[in-house]
Amino acid sequence: MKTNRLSPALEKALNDQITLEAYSSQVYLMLSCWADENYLDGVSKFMMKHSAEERLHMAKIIEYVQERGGVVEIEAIDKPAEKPANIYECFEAVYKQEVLNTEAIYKIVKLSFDDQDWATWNFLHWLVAEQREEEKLALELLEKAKLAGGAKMTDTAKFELNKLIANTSQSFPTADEVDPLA
Ligand code: OFO
Repeated sequence: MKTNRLSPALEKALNDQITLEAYSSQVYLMLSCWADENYLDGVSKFMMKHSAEERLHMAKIIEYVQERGGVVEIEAIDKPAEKPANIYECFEAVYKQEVLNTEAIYKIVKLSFDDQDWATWNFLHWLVAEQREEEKLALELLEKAKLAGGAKMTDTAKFELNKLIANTSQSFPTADEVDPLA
């Protein structure tokens, strides 16, 4: 009797997304360490928290694949790209990573629709909502970095931006409500 409720294509796409969420977490980890090296403690903490958020997404998708009788393959994670040259490039990297992730998720949503896999289609809604929030925040931070001087930001502007980011909330209810270990 077949107990895997995911099509092979969807199972593969969800597994790829697990790897991409792990990769996103590594990108944020790299940005957190870069910020720490550059005395930007607020940015560093923000990135560290976001790295954990991406791990939570990864764990949620793992849990879903298992719940549907699918098989999870844990793959190698690529090394993140080079460290940014300045705080503006740091937020450019954040925005790019979020858009990349959103595009990948949209493809899985489409696949679930084409497969008429309504359970997966429904499951993916929280992730779409999450990406919408994350893109919004990433764009806001990028615009603030641009306003503060972009790549040519003064030390005073950097100091103020770092403070502001330290106080930026990033609790996204759709993800924070979910505890995959509960
Ligand atoms: Fe996994 O949420 Fe952003 O990328």
